[in-house]
Amino acid sequence: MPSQLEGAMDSLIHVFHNYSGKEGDKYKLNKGELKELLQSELGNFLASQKDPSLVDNIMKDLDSNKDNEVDFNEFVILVAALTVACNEFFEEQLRKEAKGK
Ligand SMILES: [Ca+2]
Ligand SMILES: [Ca+2]
Repeated sequence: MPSQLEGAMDSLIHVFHNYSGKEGDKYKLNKGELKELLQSELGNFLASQKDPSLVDNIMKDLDSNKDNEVDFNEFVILVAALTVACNEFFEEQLRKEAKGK
């Protein structure tokens, strides 16, 4: 049995490859694949963002080597940034709960 963290890492790798393998380069997300991944896997986080250029902007931000594809290294940066944002929210909730007692 993998630990909780090992399971999370394994999921991250599998989610990426589920989408990156659909078109073109199997190991990279093109814009269509990125859009599908964001909508299917991060719909709760991104649902509030109605900006139609959101995918373009995320793509531009993530694509640090400018090949118009998002590889795994670039993808984990997005996940890490979102996780940091979630953790801030989580800690904020914990602080509020602690104050309430
Ligand atoms: Ca691909
Ligand atoms: Ca890239």
